[in-house]
Amino acid sequence: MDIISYLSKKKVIVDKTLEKLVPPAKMFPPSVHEAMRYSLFAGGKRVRPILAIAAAEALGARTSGLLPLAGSLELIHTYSLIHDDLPAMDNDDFRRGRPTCHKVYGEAIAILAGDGLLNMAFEVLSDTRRTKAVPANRLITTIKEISTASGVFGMVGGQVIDMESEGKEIDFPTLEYIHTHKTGALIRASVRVGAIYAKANEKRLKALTRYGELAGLAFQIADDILDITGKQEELGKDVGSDLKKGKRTFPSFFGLEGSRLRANEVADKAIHSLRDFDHKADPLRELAKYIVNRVN
Ligand code: GRG
Repeated sequence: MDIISYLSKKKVIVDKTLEKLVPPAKMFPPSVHEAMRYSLFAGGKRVRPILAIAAAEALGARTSGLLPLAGSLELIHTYSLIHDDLPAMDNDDFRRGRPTCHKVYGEAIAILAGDGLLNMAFEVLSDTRRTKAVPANRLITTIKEISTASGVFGMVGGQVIDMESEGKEIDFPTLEYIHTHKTGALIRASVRVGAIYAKANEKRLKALTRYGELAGLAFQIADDILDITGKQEELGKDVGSDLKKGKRTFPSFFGLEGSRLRANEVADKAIHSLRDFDHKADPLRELAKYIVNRVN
């Protein structure tokens, strides 16, 4: 299968969904809605919603009812990028190929735009008109899944240790904690959201969860490598920022070649975790390869 054409078709569907989920730019108060849209529609790859869709497809489910849930993952991801770019955090000027949200709208509005996106995700998830395809018990499980992955037991926790580790000599388990929480938790949750939506049995959920964990790790190792080898015009953000900020990364432990080797090994393991699935899981298999070979 052609993963690039699969990704571009799904991206169109996700973008249409997101367009309906967020308020128009002119709605009062316009500054915050404009800033939310500025970052949301800056050309992200939509990896998390697409992972949710591909996981549900792997189980043979139709995915139209999943779209608002998948969209909520992207709202949370975009909020995290806006806040991560703030001067108090990573202090970055470029994201998704354009000036960061706070560079355009100022820090206060960027913080509020992030807050707006985060809360909108849960507004969408709990809006029974939008999520009528999902029975209440599975919706609650989904909300628990996403909130846990985004909060202190997931992304926020990982971000805290990442910030506190800057310029420090950390050991490998600490780097693993940062990676599995800061980036991995939401990617794992994305796959699980699709699986829960598609009523995965325990065995299938376990296999897909393992896939999500490994895909998340492969994604972050690739990100560490791209921060050294990537091109700014392809990445859409500054390169070399990990080194500049004194952050330990996979290449700082294992070198570039060692990290590439590990990323490929982890992707292979992710694919192996799907051994009991049929051809409907091919997009997930190809996504694991894409994640390590991507250029942005
Ligand atoms: C502020 C609570 C809080 C958390 C921020 C996700 C995150 C935590 C920070 C982002 C920093 C970063 C560059 C992490 C590396 C992996 C990552 C999440 C990259 C960006 O995700 P992509 O590649 O981006 O999916 P697009 O733009 O395609 O959506």
